[in-house]
Amino acid sequence: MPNSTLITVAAEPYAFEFTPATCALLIIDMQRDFLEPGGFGEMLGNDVAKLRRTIAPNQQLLAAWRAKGWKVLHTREGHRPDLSDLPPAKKVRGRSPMTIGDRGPMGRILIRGEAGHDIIPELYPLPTEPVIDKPGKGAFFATDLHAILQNCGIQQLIVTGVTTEVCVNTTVREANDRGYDCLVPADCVGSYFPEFQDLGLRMIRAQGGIFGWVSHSDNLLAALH
Ligand code: C5J
Repeated sequence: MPNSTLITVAAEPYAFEFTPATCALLIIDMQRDFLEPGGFGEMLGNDVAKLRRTIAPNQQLLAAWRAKGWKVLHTREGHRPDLSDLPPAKKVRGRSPMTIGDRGPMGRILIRGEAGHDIIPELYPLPTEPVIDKPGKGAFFATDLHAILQNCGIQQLIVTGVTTEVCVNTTVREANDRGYDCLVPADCVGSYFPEFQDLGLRMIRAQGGIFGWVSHSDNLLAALH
């Protein structure tokens, strides 16, 4: 399939069209800190098992994208070991006995270079796939993501990862304001809260796709093959 082929994916509110040359797969924060016990997600009182259903569909999509040789990027939420990029408000938010930078079973929570901060082995990036380290919820804030996408000629994004209503939604909104079209496969994004999963996706596709499109990885894979 030439990279200029126009691919049509069944989606809501209407079909999503992209050409591989200008579309990247952006996988948000599939980190041990969010998906495994003992990390940031659990520290906030969440049941991390709720996110793990996203792993298999992300693996399938990632394998298909890699097999085609198309652009893949990953993000990780986290902070510098000296905490100099951690806003004091984020440090104290939640009033949890453990906070960002404290030592947990997977190392210091949400700190770059620690085991918990890294991407889960099931979706580990290849050396050729840029990893965007972000201090905030959105992948564009205080990162070089926009520059990288511009340099590669990317105009459309398939956005997957966790969590639906926090970092996925924030990133889709940031991308929307920068002129990117975003498609979110519902089974490839996850929330600790079922109602936020549903609402987070509805907010994206409502009002004629005010922030983007929502589909399922089956539709995307069918269109690829
Ligand atoms: C959160 C994220 N939920 N990656 N981060 O704090 O969504």
